[in-house]
Amino acid sequence: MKWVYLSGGVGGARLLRGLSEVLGPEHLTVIVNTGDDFDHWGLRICPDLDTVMYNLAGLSHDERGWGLARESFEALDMVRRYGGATWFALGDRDLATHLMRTEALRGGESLTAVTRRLYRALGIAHQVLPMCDARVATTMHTVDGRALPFQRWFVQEQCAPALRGIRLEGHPEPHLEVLQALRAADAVVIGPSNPYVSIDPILQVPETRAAVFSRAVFAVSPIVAGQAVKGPLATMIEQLAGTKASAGAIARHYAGEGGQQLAGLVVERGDEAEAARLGQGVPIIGAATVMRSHQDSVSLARTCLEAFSKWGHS
Ligand code: FO1
Repeated sequence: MKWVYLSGGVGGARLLRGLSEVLGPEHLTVIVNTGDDFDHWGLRICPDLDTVMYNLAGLSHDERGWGLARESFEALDMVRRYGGATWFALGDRDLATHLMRTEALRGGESLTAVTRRLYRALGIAHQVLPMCDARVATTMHTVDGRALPFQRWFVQEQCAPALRGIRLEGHPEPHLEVLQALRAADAVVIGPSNPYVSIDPILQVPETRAAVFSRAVFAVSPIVAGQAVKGPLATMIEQLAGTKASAGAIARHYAGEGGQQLAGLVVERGDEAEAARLGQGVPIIGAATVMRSHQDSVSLARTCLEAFSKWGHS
């Protein structure tokens, strides 16, 4: 069995912890969103790649969801004294990641290559690939007429400005390894990440999208009982899709465009009927999807594998 997992940051990384325990490195490749990436303090920051890396290495700060455990913010305090930008909190240990990556990128190494090197250095054996090497940027178009880079909207403005659209700027082309992993995959799992800003950027690369939907694709709903497990997704669905947030809206989102079909959608128990109503015939799998512990992540990972045995061959 070969699986590919599409991931954003926090929610996606939680399920990945379980999947990486159940599937060895030869059975699982991860493709990570880079639409959130940006430059800050002269450094290249790749929040989702880092969140996934710290999670797989067992180094993540579990309550915050991002950054490292055992972190300090002395550099941030000095930047504050200098009157610099402190709206995005880079920790002292986390800074090492951004320094190493930025130096490598300036030296001509690709994002794919430096990501592999950093992951290996932290003892991660699974193959984790950025969605592309080119610089891309998710841009949030607000109702009040502004075009804000994702982190400005998400962190600095706390997701407050209402949205009228989202665009991925840049010219993403998938690395050959992304396409090879997808073409060799028996199944693709879309993690419980935000569809608009974590998964859509990956699927907006035309070759990647075609390769993904040539496989059996399973998604895990990040909406539980009409609420986002974390973050602004529920409000985004209302603003961008014009419907109430529900697991069904997630089914419709992934099944809606281009005639592609999901092989299955995993939703929280109790959300099955709503998901089926809007899901255009997508098989719905009810399970416990809120991951509070490592055991929860492993159980949800097993549910995804079982869904493949049941629905993956049709
Ligand atoms: N999220 C915040 O809400 N505030 C922060 O100050 C912040 C700093 C930060 C530093 C490094 C990193 O890798 C991630 C960081 N995040 C922060 C999280 C991140 O920006 C978002 O959660 C993701 O981009 C959304 O997937």
